[in-house]
Amino acid sequence: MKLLCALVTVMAGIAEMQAQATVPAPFGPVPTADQLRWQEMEMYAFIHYSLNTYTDQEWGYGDESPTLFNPSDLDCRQWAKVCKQAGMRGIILTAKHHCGFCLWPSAYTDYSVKYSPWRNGKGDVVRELAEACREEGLAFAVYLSPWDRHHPEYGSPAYVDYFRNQLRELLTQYGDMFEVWFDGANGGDGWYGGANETRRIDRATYYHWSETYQMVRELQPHCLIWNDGGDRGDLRWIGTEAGYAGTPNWSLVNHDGPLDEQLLQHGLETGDSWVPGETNTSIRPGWFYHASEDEQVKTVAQLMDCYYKSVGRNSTLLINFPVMPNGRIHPVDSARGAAFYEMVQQTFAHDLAHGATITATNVRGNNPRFSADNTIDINPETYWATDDGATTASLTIDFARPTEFNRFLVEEYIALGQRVRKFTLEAMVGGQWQPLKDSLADPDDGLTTIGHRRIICFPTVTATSLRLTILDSKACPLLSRIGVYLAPSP
Ligand code: FUL
Repeated sequence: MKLLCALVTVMAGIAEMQAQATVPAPFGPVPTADQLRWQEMEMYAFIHYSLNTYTDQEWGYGDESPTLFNPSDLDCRQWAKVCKQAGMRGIILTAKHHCGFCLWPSAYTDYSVKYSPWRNGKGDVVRELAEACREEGLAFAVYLSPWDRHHPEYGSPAYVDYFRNQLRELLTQYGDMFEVWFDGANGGDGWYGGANETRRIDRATYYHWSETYQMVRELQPHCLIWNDGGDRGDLRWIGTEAGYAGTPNWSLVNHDGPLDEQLLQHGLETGDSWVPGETNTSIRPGWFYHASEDEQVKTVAQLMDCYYKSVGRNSTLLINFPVMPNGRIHPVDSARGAAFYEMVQQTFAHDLAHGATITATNVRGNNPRFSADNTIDINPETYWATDDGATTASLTIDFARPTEFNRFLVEEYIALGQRVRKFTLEAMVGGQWQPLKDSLADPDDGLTTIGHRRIICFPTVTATSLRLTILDSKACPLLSRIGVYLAPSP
């Protein structure tokens, strides 16, 4: 009996080892746990609010009086609720924009809310929003402009100490931050303590970013650093503020060297570092509130377009909601945000792949652990994988009856690297395979990279089957999710 038990144990051990041995090895750079968590946030908000709100400007010069800051009805809970209703999972606040005015009572300057009439100088917008976010279950983050058009010492080493002191205040007094945003607009004309001159800095050397980054890592180890392409942070700007990522979009770039617009938009297939793209845009033409733009709030269709071209292109989407002079988000922006998120939810509510049968031309080791069914279960940790070396393969979904759809969603198991370079999509319509192309992509079919998530939009087809063929992949493809949807007509 003892012998039998020992034998069973040994055999179970061998089976387990075999199963382990078949797990695909990571390929190329892979995301950190924090980058993965961030990617899963998918959408979060920007809030642009400062003295600009009271001067109807986009970039304050730095000489505007702090006494202008006097909202009658500031309500950070309203901001948090508006953002949550819009499907945002977090908020990034302009704690300090280029004009230098601080939305928190920094100990290092007299250019802050402390010197404004609002709440008799006792208010702290950063704290109120951090608390409102916690109440609503949203993550919180700050934008701290490295450029400061108010500070007399901007351009000298003393200013960099000031900047770091402020960053330390923000990172130590307001709880967890999911991201820090160090905007790329740097140097130019400004008030600079009354000097009223133009100050240029060398972006590559002036800020000594590596030391600042180290401070962020020490004070908030899970906080991601956004950067527009100079010193490599954890995330990259997508190269435009118009609200779209490129196709292809690799989450890779090289650790060193400048990133031009092309690299920001598309990443670099051969990049040596995992630096995924973040797509930022505003719900209005400007970043700050201007009553003159009340008629120009993005429509649901425009917001959906941004969604498909960002979240649907292996990026996150950062949408800006400006605050009005009274301290609230405009009701039109609020309603538009909510309608947008309703449309997202409605579109992806019913996955037509559930209940269909799915088969693959290759399953890793013929092991059910890597079967095609893993793409239509609801577990993001399971995935379909092919044998090593099988870098082309197809997945076919057969529907029980002719089915109408116009959206296709696919996700790679990116924890082990981004792999797929090119794929095709075909629908069986009237007994014939018909190619589908991404109608939002220009100029080719757009079926290139996948990454965290690709969503392909095309005119409605009625089909009995749908076939995804991976044409080219850096290593065996690993797909964790596939979805098929019928978006409501606009
Ligand atoms: C830009 C800034 O100059 C704008 O004012 C805004 O904050 C935007 C998000 O980033 O570079």
